[in-house]
Formats: sequence, C-alpha cells, structure tokens
Amino acid sequence: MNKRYFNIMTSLICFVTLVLSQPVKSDNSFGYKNPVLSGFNPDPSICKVDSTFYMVTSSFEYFPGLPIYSSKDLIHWQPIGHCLTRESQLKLQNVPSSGGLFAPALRYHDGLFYVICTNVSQGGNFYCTAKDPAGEWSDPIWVPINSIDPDIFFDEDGKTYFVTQGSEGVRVTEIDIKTGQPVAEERTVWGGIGDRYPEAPHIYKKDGFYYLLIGEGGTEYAHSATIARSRNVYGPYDSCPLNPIITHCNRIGQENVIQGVGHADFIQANDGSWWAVFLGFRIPWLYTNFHILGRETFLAPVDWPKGGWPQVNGNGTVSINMEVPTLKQYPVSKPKVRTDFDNGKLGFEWKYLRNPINENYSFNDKKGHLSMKATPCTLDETKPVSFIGRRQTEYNFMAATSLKLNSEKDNEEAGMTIIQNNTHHYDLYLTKKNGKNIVQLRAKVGSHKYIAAEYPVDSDNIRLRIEGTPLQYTFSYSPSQKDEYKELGKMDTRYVSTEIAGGFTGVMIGLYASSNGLPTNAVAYYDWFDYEEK
Ligand code: 6LW
Repeated sequence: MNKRYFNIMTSLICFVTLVLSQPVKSDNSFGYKNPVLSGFNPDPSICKVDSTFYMVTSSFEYFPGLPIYSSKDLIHWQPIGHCLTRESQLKLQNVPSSGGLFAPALRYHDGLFYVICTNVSQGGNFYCTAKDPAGEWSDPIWVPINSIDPDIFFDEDGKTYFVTQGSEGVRVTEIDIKTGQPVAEERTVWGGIGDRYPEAPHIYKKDGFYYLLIGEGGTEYAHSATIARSRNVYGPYDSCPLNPIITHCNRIGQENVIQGVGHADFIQANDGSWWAVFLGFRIPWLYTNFHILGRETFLAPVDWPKGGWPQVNGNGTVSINMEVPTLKQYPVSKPKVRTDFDNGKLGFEWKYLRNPINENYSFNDKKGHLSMKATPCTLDETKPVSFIGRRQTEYNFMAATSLKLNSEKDNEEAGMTIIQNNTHHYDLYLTKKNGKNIVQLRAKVGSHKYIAAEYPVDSDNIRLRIEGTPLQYTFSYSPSQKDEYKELGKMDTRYVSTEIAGGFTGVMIGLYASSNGLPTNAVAYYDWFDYEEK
C-alpha cells in the first residue's frame, strides 16, 4: 500500500469511527408554551398508542361529552371527537351548571381504549370502550361504586382494579372488566399527605412498585399533586419525600400567573422521557385576581429515575414559557377564524348546553346558515336551551356573528352570549320593542338582571361583536351587514369569573335563541361566526 493511499484510508477510518461514536442525532426540539389545551379543559388524562398520544378532559353540562384530542409531541393537540355523542350514553336534561360529567380517565389496554368517568347528575360511575378513540364509543358500562374521579388500573397479572376517590382516601376495588361489577372487597389504600380532598387517583406500575398519584387541596389555589408507592396494589403506600410533587401554593409559586395546579396524569414517551399533564388556571395578576377561562391543561417534563421518585419540572412548578427539551415537535394548524356553517355540521369545538333538541337546529332551512329555532326556556334555566357555544381560550379575543332573526313578538330574542353558567352571563341580542327591531345588552349576575344598553335598528339582519380583554368585554353591533360596528357597552369580566360565579367550567361564547317562556315560531339564522385570539 503506498503511503498516500494509507493516509487517506486512515483518515477515512478515523472519520467513520468519529461519526459512528457520536450520539445518534436527537430528534428532540426545544421549548413550548403552556397551556397546551387552553380554555375550559380540566382534569386531563392521557394515554399513548405507538407514537400517538391521546387526551381527554371534563365537560360537565355540555354536549357532546368528554372531548378527545390527539398529539404527536404532547404540545400540539388536535380535537378528534368526543366519547359521549349519543343521548343513550349521556343524559344531561335539566342538570345544573357544573353537574354532569366530572373528571375522566383515558386508558388503552389490549387493543381497546377505555374512558372511565362519572355522570354526577345521572348514573354515577361508568366506562365506555372504543377501538378508535375518535369514536364510536360503546354505551356506558355502569359501575356500582359511588364516588368521583374513577380510573381503571390493568395489572400485569390480568387483574383489573377500579381506583377512585373516597372521603377517607383512595379506594381500590377489583372488578370484572366485562361487567363493571366488583369481584372483591373495596379497600381504602391512601389518604394523601393530609390536605383536603384527596382525589383524582391514577396507578402506574414501574420498577416493581405501584405508584399512586393523586390530587389534594381542592381544585383552587391550594391544589397539588402528591404521590406514594407500594409493592402491593392495596398498600401500605409510602408517601414520596418530595410531596407535593406539583403545586403553586408555596413561595416559589405565589406570583406565578398559573395557579391551582394539580390533578395530574403521567405518560412515558417512546424515547423514555416522562411527562405530566395537569390542570391549572391562568390569573392575569397585572390586571385582576379573577379568572374566567376555567381550568386549562398544562404540560411539564418529569424526571423519573429507575427505582426513584418522579420530580416534575425540577421543583414542581410550571410556567407559560417552558425552556426545556421536548419531543420532536409537530405543530398543528390553528383553527380557522371563520365558521361559515356551509358544510352542514359543527366542528368539534362547538357544544350544546345539555342534550340538544335536535329538530331545533338545521343547516338545510337556509343554505349556508345555521338555523336555530327559539326555545321557550332561557339561558337562566338549567334546561336544554337553543344554544351552541365554544370556549373562550384567551383573555384577548374578538368574536362576531351575522344574524337574521325571523320573529314577530317582543318576547323573542337571539344573539351572542358570554356565559359562565345559568346565573352569570352577558347577552348581546336582537329583539323587538313595541314591534320594532332593537339591539340590547343584558347582564345576568346572580340575582341581578338588567338591560344595560339598547339601540333601535332598522333591520332584522345585523352583525354582533364581542371583544375581550383581561378586565372587560366590549359589546358592539353593526346595524347592517357592513363591517361598521357601534359600541353598545362594556361589562367587567370579573362578574362571570369562577370566583364570582363558582363552578368547574369556564366562559363559553355562544349563539342562542329564546322566547322567554312563551310558545314561539321564531327562528334565528346565523350566517357565520368568527373567533380570533388577539
Ligand atoms: C374533579 C376533581 C377536581 O372531579 O375537580 O381538580 C372536580 N379536581 O378531581 C371537577 O373537575
């Protein structure tokens, strides 16, 4: 071999060795923004199949129930359907605000997805199964255990345990997965670290331990997640020395714009990394101490060494801007600003209030429009009112619609609402006064109900617009189909906040039609609806 050839070969071998000895180029990305599901999306539960993650959140009195999302990277989520889409699965007639469906769990076992949940207003605990998480899901299999926050743990030995909240602590009951019936005695296994409301239990098996993750402190500022472990599913469970492993109810969390963090679920990605999803609410401290967006879903990395305890994002806190390595990111496109009601069905972001009266909604009456027959009942009642709504997902937003109201009577109205619950909402609507068209802005705040502003309009075909900021909503109308809005008034966000209105949901922006208690033939035609975060 000549010297030159030898040198070239040696360099080549060195180069190849160098390249091969480098760590495999990682597919990871860096950084993301919380929340990963914004607007009213509490009690997240997560599972993974192959390289896709699925998540479910609570939905209370809204229909369809229990939205399901999918993601490739835990950060960008897309709605793919709902678990409960049929009245036979979900009865919400006359349920109070924040009644209905509480915290669900989402699991995958042996080729089947399971959603385990409670209808606190009708039926109690149940689970549904599906081969495809986008649906159709089975009818509920009812479990005769009285509680909230159920989960099912599938043990390696083939046994199945119903794991749920209890006043003395987490309860574990072996069940027959085919029937939902208990097959052994129920046992209370862990009461948490002593904070109030130990709830939201999930069990994971790792490194020979059963890890039991729960929420404590109640779903407000004192909220947290704590964990314990045992060699036996029934305990005794040893509390993690780092508890609480998630909370902002401490000095480092006190000024965080995210508060009330807790109610978590863990997931391991294919690269071995662990992650937590959990709920929290955003408080724009600079402006106000009241929150309106409900409890949202946040994501944090978890360091969980073999045989050790999980540490969430280092110190158990989380931020809006997360500067951490992530899975390879697959951004999803933002939903379009305009819903034009042209394709004859509603997107997954739309919800009815309680079970819809289906014949009141049509896309065929007037082409390209959603037509909505008025119902005698109103937004103040807990009945199925003619209404569709979507979450307010940011403090700053603009929402608008084009409305034509076919109506003959003064008691009939249709328009937009900012609704936290049946006792706290702001309504901007078209109605008649002495037979003449008029736009009104009304506040319903507990026992106070009043018309704050009104303005006559010539037409029954107008536009309505609501703009949001952390402190106020601004309500405007355009007396024609032109983009020429006039302000009718402003309302404080605080009176529809969770602090004032109570409950477990968040603000929804809705379209509705009502005849205020009287029989009616009124029909509202909505041509389009815009929603844009600012
Ligand atoms: C849920 C409970 C909770 O059942 O709030 O945050 C209740 N935690 O676990 C309703 O979302």
